[in-house]
Amino acid sequence: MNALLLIDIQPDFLPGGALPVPDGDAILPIVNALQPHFDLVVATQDWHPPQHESFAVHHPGTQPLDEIDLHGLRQTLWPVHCVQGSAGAELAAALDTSRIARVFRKGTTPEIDSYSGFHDNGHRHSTGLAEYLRSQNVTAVYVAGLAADYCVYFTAKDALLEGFDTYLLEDATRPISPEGFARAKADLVQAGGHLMQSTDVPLRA
Ligand code: VGL
Ligand code: ZN
Repeated sequence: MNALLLIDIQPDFLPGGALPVPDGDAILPIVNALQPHFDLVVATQDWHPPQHESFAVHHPGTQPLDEIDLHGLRQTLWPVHCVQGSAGAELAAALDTSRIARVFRKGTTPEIDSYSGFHDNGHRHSTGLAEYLRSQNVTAVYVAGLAADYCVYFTAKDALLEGFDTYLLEDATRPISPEGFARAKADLVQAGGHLMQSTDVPLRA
């Protein structure tokens, strides 16, 4: 079985949002068209409490995109985004949610960030995504969503570590930084992942 993982397709990551990914809305028609061609569709939601320590506002003297040491891990600081229950944290209105079997929320612990849909950044806690995919007999995952160089990249990397055949759908994601995305793709290929265009996904009748 294969699964399409739709990562953090939320208003705060779209143009006009709190942490907008340039051209992020371009992926919406692509991911909507892809969904019927997969056995399983799963989504993730960045879902932070207001006091989340990845928010620059909680570290006086810093600004978004600064890096700090946060309880022993390197942490890029962000604008306040995807606060639990806020409009910016919903799944995007233009995302077809009718085929999404489950939504996994991440980033809920204030002290640690979670880029990957599988684990927090310290690999301390699992979201249950890997166990769920295995329970559905999934062996291959196709990763799309936002942002390419953060949550999509770390989800694909963890998928490889979890033993899934992993495909990054290059045209169904957009980065915050193009240079960061280039490094991320090289690293994924090095780790055994595959880069693919959505137009190369086998279509079902
Ligand atoms: C993300 C930065 C902070 C993402 C989430 O979804 O890529 N990036 N939180
Ligand atoms: Zn976040």
